[in-house]
Amino acid sequence: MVTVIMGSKSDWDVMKHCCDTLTQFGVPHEKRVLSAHRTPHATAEFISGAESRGVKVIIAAAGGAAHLAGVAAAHTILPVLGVPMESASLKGMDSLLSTVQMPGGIPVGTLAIGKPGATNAALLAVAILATNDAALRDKLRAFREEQSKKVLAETL
Ligand code: RP5
Repeated sequence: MVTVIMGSKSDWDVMKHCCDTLTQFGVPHEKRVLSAHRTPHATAEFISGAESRGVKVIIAAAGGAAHLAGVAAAHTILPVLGVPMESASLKGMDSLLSTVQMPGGIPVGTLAIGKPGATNAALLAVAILATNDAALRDKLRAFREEQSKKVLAETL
């Protein structure tokens, strides 16, 4: 299973692409709004219990100060993938730097800002799960092949 958390409901317009991609691959997932700053105790409790719920990968999205992925990583040994949200003030550069600049010892795998990052976080979670799941690996291989065919079929 995969956990998808986001700092605000305002992030859902982007993170639904992450959840849709997980659904496309048949990967079960849970999703919640949790804020590193506004719900710190609930965030810590939810992430601390993830491993016992059978979660294998955590995806955390946030904008602005964007500490959610780092705080999640601090409360688990599960792989954490961070998706920076585009922000009105700094177009997501604030979110990107807040997510990626983790201290050595607590990693967060940081994806691109916004929708591409949301989709790629799901695909990377699929790839992680697929290391132990041949059927999922076949689905991912088929996805890549179909993607390549679409690009090669494009005419100008
Ligand atoms: C972050 O602050 C959220 O992830 C969101 O991207 C940003 C703005 O939050 P709201 O003002 O929409 O609650 O915590």
